[in-house]
Amino acid sequence: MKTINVALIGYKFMGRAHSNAYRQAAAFFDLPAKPVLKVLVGRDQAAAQQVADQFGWEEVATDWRQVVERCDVDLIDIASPGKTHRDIALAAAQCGKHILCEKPLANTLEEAKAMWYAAEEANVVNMVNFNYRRTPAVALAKQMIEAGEIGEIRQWRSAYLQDWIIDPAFPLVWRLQSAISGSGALGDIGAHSLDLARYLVGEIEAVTSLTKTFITERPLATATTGLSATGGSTRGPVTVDDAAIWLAKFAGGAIGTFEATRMAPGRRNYNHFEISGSKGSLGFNFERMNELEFYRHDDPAGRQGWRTIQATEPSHPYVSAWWPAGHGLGYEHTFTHAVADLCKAIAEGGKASPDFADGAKTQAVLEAILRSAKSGAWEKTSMA
Ligand code: SOE
Repeated sequence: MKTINVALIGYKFMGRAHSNAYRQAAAFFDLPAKPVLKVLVGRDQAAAQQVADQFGWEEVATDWRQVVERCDVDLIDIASPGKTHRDIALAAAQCGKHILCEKPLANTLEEAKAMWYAAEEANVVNMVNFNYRRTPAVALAKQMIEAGEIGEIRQWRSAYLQDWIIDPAFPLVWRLQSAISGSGALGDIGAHSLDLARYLVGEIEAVTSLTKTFITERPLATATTGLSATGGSTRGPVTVDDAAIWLAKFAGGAIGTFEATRMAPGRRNYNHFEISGSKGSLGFNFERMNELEFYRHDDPAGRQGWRTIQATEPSHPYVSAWWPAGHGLGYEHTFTHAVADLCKAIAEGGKASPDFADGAKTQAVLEAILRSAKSGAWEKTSMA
C-alpha cells in the first residue's frame, strides 16, 4: 500500500485531534494511501514527545523549518495558532509538500491569499480543516439541498455558542490575542458557520455586523492545555471580540443572520443552523450531531411537523465506514473524515475540499465583518 508521510505542527488540542485522525483513517476507510505518523513538531520537546508517545508518532522535532524541507515528508499539517499559518504554508508549498491547515486559514485576507496562490502555483493538494462539513448529518443536509428537497433557499440562521471564557478570571490564552489569533469568537467559531453557510447556501456578498468584548482584561496565562489554562497575577488586555453578530446577503438571493459568541452560559459547543427553503427546512445543532431536523412543507395538512433523521444509517455520508445503524459518531470522527478525504485526494491526484481558495473566501467575509463592525455600515465582501 502507498503511504503518505505526515509532519504535524502543533500537539495540543488540535494536534491531538489530528493525531487521532491519522491513526484511525486507514483502519476504518478503504484508502488508496495510508498516512504515516512520521514527525510531530512542537517548540516544547518534552511536551511534544509525550503526545508523540501517546499517539505513536515516529519522531519529534522542534523546528518546523527543518521539517518542511525533509524529503521523507509528503504532507505538512498546520495545527498551530493562526499567526504561524502563512509562513509554514509558504515554506511547505515551496518544498512541494501537500498541506492541511487548521481554520481559519490565516489571520488576514492578505495572508490567506498568499497561501492560496502559493499552494496553487506549487500544484500541491491543499485543504483547510473546516471539520463540521464532515459531520454525517451536515453532509446529508448538503445532499438533500442538492436534490432540491427544501427547494430554493431563502434564509440561513446560525448561532455558534460557547461559554468557556465566561469567567473573568479565565486567562488571556492565545485565542484572546488578536496578534496570534486574528480575531476572537468571530474567526474561531464564526468562521465555521461561514464555511457551513458557503457550503450549503453559497457565496456571501455583503454583511453588516456588531462585535463586543465584554471582559477587556484578563490574567496572563501561565500554563495552557487545550481550552483550559491557569493564570498568574499580572493582567493584560483582551484584543479580540467575545461575541459577534452579523446579517448577510448571499449572492444567490438568500439572506442570513449569524451569531458567534463565547459568552453564552450553558452552551458548550452549540454549533447550530437552520435553513428555510421554499419547500421545507433543515436544522442542525452539533450538540446533537447525529441528528438532522427536516420539515417538508408538502406533507399532508394535519400531518406536518419537524422530523428528526438519525444520520447514523450506512446510507448516510461516511457512516458505513464505522458502526451499525444507530450507534452514533463523535467530534473526533469529523477529523478522521477530513484526513480520509485528504489522503484520497493526494493519492489520486485530485483536489481537496474545502481548499485554500475556500479558506481565503471565508477570510474575505471575516474581514468584511470586522470592517462593518468599525464603520457601522454594510460592507461588501471583497477579495482585493
Ligand atoms: C474553541 O472555541 C474551539 O476549539 C474552536 O477552536 C474549534 O474550531 C471548534 O471546533 C470548537 O471550539
